[in-house]
Amino acid sequence: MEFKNISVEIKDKVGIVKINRPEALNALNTETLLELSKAMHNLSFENENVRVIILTGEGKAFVAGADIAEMSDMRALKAREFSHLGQRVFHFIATQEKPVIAAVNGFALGGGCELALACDIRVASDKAKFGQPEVNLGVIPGFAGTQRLSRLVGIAKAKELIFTGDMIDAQMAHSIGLVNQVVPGDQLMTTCIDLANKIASKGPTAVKLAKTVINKGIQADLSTGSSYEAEAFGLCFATGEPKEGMSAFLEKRKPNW
Ligand code: CO8
Repeated sequence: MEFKNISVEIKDKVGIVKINRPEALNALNTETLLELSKAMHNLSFENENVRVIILTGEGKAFVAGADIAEMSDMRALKAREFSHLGQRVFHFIATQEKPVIAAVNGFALGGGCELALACDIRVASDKAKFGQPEVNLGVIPGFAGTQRLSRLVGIAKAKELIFTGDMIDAQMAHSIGLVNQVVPGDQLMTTCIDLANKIASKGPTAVKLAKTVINKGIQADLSTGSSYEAEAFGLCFATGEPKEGMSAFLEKRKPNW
């Protein structure tokens, strides 16, 4: 796949998508969002070998937000359309079945923080910075940040970050539960690739169903969520994977999925 603003690399069972517009700190314009959408659809649906996806950015930013130059002369309907476009792309990332790890290499601001929030796991470089600075520009988060941030870190912290527009460092992001772990910048990609390979070595259908059930269940009451779990637990047995996983355990060998 050839793109202008992103690159895609496949390493064994891991797909690595890099936003590559460093001259604009990887800001998301319409073209980049459409390319990201295409790459994610391709890795999700047309590349069976790929089991885990890593999303990262080139240079000193993960993504410094939606493209302010593009947004600056938008009118209401165009702005709403742009918001819907970003929300659809991020919703796809969040809900397609393969796990997505955000390797947050630098600034993750506005739409960039929202992109990281749409991923399943966030690993941050110690140089990363997070924030929802939209109020500085007279707007609010538009790629579902008001919703995903509050669900992840709680309403009080989300309101503080969104109302003040403050930037926080990776350690603070870790302490409020916004990121899973913080690592030295030069170890970010190896950490994420190791994590991705570990996940990719597990039962592939089990991992996909676990993602789906956690995502669906968190929106539901405990009893409804538990029933999703039971359905998905049963569905695992529609593949040969439980048989292989359990035989491998009993035969003291690694499973061959
Ligand atoms: N959009 C467009 N260009 C950007 C953006 C951006 N979000 N961020 C940085 N750039 C550009 C700069 O304009 C600059 O370009 P040039 O070299 O041509 O002047 C280049 O990237 C480098 O940036 P800086 O010189 O500013 O780099 P610094 O290291 O000095 O500062 C910062 C880095 C602190 C990250 C700074 O660039 C900054 O504050 N950027 C803006 C961050 C921001 O406000 N992001 C939120 C944007 S709003 C948003 O994301 C809303 C999402 C929902 C949209 C809903 C649809 C309507």
